[in-house]
Amino acid sequence: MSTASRHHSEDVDIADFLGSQRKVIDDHLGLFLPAAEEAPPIIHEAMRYGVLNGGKRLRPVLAIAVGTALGVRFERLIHLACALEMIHAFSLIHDDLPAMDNDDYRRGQPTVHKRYGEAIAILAGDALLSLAFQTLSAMPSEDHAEGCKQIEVLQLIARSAGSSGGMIGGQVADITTEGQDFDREQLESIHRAKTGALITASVEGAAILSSCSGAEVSRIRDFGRRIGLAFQVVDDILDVEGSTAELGKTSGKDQAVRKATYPALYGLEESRRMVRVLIESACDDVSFLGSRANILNELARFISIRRF
Ligand code: GRG
Repeated sequence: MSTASRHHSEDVDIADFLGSQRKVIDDHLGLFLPAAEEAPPIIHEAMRYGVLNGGKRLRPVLAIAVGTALGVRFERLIHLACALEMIHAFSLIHDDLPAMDNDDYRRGQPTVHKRYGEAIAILAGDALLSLAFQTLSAMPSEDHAEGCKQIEVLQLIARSAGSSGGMIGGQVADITTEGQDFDREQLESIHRAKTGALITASVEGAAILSSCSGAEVSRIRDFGRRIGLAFQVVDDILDVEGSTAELGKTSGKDQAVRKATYPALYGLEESRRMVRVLIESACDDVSFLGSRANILNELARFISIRRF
């Protein structure tokens, strides 16, 4: 964890928190994923490589942080958390393919297709999406009410990854507008779908599993929408400012392909100001949680100051 990410507030150290959560999440991911030796081994090796080879685990950490603040049992939350990371890993593996971003490095290591070939990378991504829903459907529900919430979360996660306003739809809009002129509304809607939808679903899904009211779920959703957009604006800024070594992937690619980004449309300074405003409003969204929001506030701030 870089020193820039080490940030104290009251009793929360975000670097320690992320590190300890990451370990718990990775241990469970390791159990949910098929063993590398299981037939056919090549795809299981590739799936494990794509998921377990680094990454911040931001989406699962957000789900666990919100769910814990709202009193959701860990044995239910961990299914949501790991499913989110599997879907995220699927998107990264496919995004790196020659047909999309054509990247050789991810998280500082060769991309899945560089290591296992394109066919296996495509299939590993497909299998991770499938495993995510298998993992969600295996969430332990003790009664009818818990079962209903589980189905609601399944629908939410399916929508957030899908083609209508979800991650896949956002990716399509992103690649089909490369090199074209774009306006503010188009840019925001691409960002909200491509990256924002899964981040929003991470916190909203955890809130749905709790016993909080519809109005409170809606405040958590707003929190997710704001940090999700801020996350992608920071990603755009880092593509301009960050180095390939720091990011673990090739920097400067957005400008090269004239991609729709916040710095391209608003400039760096205004983009940074927008991130600050989004994060402050996100912290207001969860103020109803009182001190239980401390860790959520820190995670939101981490998103705005991250360097990788
Ligand atoms: C191919 C279906 C499909 C979707 C692709 C999310 C996405 C859509 C592509 C990923 C490409 C990319 C760099 C998007 C920008 C934001 C983003 C998701 C960055 C990577 O997420 P982090 O920073 O990654 O959470 P780590 O490595 O920490 O897990």
